[in-house]
Amino acid sequence: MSNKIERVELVLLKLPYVHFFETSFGREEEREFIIVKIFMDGICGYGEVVADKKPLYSYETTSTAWHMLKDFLIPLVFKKSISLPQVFFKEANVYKGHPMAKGGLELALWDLNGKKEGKPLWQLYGGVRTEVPSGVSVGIQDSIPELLERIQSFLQEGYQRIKIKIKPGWDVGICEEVRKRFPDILLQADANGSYSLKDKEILKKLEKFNLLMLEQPFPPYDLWDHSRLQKEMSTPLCLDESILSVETARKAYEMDSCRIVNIKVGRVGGVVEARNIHDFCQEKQLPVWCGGMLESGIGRAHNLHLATLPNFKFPNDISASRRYYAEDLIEPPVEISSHGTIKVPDSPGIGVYPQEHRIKKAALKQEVFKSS
Ligand code: OSB
Ligand code: MG
Repeated sequence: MSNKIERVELVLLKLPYVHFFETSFGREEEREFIIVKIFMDGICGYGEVVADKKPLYSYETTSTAWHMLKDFLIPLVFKKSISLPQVFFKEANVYKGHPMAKGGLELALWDLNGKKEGKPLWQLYGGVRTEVPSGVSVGIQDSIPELLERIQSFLQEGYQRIKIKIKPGWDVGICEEVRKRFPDILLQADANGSYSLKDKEILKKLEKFNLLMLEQPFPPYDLWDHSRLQKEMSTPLCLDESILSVETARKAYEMDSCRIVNIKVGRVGGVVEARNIHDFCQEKQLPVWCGGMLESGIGRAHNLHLATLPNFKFPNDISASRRYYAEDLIEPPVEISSHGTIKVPDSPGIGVYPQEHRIKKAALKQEVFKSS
């Protein structure tokens, strides 16, 4: 055992969605993302960088992430002989921003370490459940009947909670129709920051639909206006884009900007920081749940392990492989049980098996980096 990273590989991939995904940012038919592979002693750790081709959800893109990894983060790993995710988190912190690039590399180190120790990641993290409750995020559709039909079929598959995307003009009327057809389901809405405080009265009309939560009504850098809205609403606000670190979580908590936190590893720069946020929120009795970025099975397996931690209190945006892709990158594919849960893999590391031939088939670009 050398305890030295021998090689890092980056692969840029493109996978078509089984159904387009539309949010307040627009409609996407496919996903472009980066897989990070880290090799040591014949073991390969896999991570996924959730940055998209376009800077819509955040400023990062697949190009900026590739640049950060190639020119700064991978050289850092080699230069300081880093193999532990906690050490990487600390050292990578000298570089500002770019959490998705950092998070993808850190995930690969977690998988590598889990495999070296022969333990599934949920065990390394201190997880407390063997299956996690699953919800589904339903994008904006061309018509209301199409939306209702889609929701109906997801409910039949067993999903415990439906999240609908809203934006100005696709909001109160839509929630009304969904509630009329499905009076008793767990329902929440996600605006992806498409409103401003001027729209307060529209957002307050959502109160009557008994939403589990209203996610990110205002832009990311606006903790204060979220706090002003939360004061006037009993529906819990949930922050996604706004929560960039445990420090922003603390400020959101102290200002009462939200009552629920969405945790995404990519947005916060890795599992180390995701767990810091989890632990802080747990101490403050602020429940969390695991969001998604339409990951391939590699990123989704990582999310499953994280969502086993005790303060994950709601159904997560972790859905079955076939909800996203015709052919996922892993075996076995992620599947949902009839009671709307997903079993957490029990093999070492991420506990699922990436299919190299499928990665190759979807690859647009690949580069290998070696320790000098
Ligand atoms: O805001 O939660 C979001 C997907 C891409 C970018 C942002 C979001 C989403 C989702 C999909 O809602 C969640 C999933 O991966 O199933
Ligand atoms: Mg969101």
